[in-house]
Amino acid sequence: MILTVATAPFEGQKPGTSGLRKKVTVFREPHYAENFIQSIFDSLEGYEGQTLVIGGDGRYYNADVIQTAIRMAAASGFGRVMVGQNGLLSTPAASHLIRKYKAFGGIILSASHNPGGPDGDFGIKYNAGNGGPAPEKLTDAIYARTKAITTYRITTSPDIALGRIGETRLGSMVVQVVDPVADYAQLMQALFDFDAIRDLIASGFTMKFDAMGAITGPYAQRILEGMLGFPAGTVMNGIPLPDFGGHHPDPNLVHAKELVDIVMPPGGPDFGAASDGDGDRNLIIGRGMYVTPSDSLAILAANATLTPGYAKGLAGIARSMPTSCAADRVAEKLGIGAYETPTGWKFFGNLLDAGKATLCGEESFGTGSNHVREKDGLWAVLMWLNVLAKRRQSVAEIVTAHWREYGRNYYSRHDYEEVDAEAANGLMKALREQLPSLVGQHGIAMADDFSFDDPVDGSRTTHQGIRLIFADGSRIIYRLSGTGTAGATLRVYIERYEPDASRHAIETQAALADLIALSRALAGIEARTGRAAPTVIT
Ligand code: VG1
Ligand code: CO
Repeated sequence: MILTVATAPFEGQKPGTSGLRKKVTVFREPHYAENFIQSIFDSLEGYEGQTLVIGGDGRYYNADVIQTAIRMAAASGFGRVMVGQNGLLSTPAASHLIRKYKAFGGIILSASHNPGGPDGDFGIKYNAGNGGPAPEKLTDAIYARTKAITTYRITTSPDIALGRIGETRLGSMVVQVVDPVADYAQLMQALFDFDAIRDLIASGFTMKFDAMGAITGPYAQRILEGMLGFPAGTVMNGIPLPDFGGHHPDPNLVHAKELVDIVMPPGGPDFGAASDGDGDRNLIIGRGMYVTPSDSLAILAANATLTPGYAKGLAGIARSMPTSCAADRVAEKLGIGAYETPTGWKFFGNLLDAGKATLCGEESFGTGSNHVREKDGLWAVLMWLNVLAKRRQSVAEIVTAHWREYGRNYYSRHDYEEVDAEAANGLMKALREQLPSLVGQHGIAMADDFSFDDPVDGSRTTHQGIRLIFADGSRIIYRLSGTGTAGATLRVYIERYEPDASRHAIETQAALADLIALSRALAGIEARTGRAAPTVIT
């Protein structure tokens, strides 16, 4: 039976950088998730009888909202939902299923790298038929709908068993429970030279992958240990847990410290990698060498033709604005397009769909390609393995050789987390007002608030971060996070280009020290937020 339930709008159901993210306690308010899901459906047209992919990263509350979403899809007239076994799907795997099976779209339950558990975060995101996050036009429509909603529709049926692969019916809708890993693993096999990686392993190459108690555990076990033959135990923290085993599933040097401490010292494995809550981020480290995500994008692009999936070369490379310019130098050398987009994967969708970009990346540990429409953690790991298998050099050798050829973009991001929202907005406003007067000072050649004109559909997105660009190409960028759930997070991105190879071995914070000091002084960070130092440095 289908119920029409009366409801009233909630404040603040505005999708951020990647979907709606709130505390679990907020999502548990009666009707909260239902309102948002109904607002998604109400903003779509022509889905009746079509397929909806549903899955999540397994975090606390996932199991509840999966059932709600299935009932609401049935009540709204979808013909089929394709749901990952036990409600699990990594974000890139969900993107792949949407594309492969020509689904109308998908609902992904995740707050990605944010902590989970009853006091942690939860999130809901809609992906369109191209497999990518809803573009701004759609998220704006969804938000508008959340402010006007009066009813939602849901079936009164009991919970669907999601433990066993197969099909059941819910009214006139088919519920298809699928193996969350199989299709994705097949895609990876088509893109990368698994035989070459097996040879590399046979030569004694070792690695450690940290799934951080999150979604990539089953994917990494099946692909790395199962298909490629890395020894059991290569994957650590491999069981997805509702609270990620207490981990903060954000694969950076701070939160993946357990892995870093294993891989960095002499005698550690050759290669280390980690992924985040929903499987779309990646951390890449070699023995004694951390690869910044910005460098990783550039290096993968420069070596892409060593892999079967990209053997014919790249159409172009896209990076988010705050990501370092290292990839631009590779694009220039290859004679291909280089694109600069606002933060968030949704801005890569059009470039990928139009065939203008093949590889994309963000400084926030996100790398991906046109194989799906999300960033993809394991994909990046496998591409690195394929490159390592072909070059037979260490990660450190590959990275330093890249710097020698292209120069090094020293790069760091300083996050000031959970600062007072008013103070953060005031800081950004004051910077914006200062922009014209900053040019000419401290070697600043250009200062603006970044706007993006989408070269494919002509849409314009404004206020995407304050950029200070120096005459020598250095950059300081300020923006406020769009994924946090408490207060505001100020992100400051600092970059300096060093062409001279004899100066490539400086510790990053030292190499950037002058710019870091300037970034704090110009914005008056301490005076405005009370923070003398960032909470996280990556
Ligand atoms: C952050 C990152 C951004 C990324 C987004 C979603 O957004 O900076 O690059 O696309 O998270 O990643 P923000 O607005 O907080 O800076 V995930 O893995 O959380 O979906
Ligand atoms: Co993520």
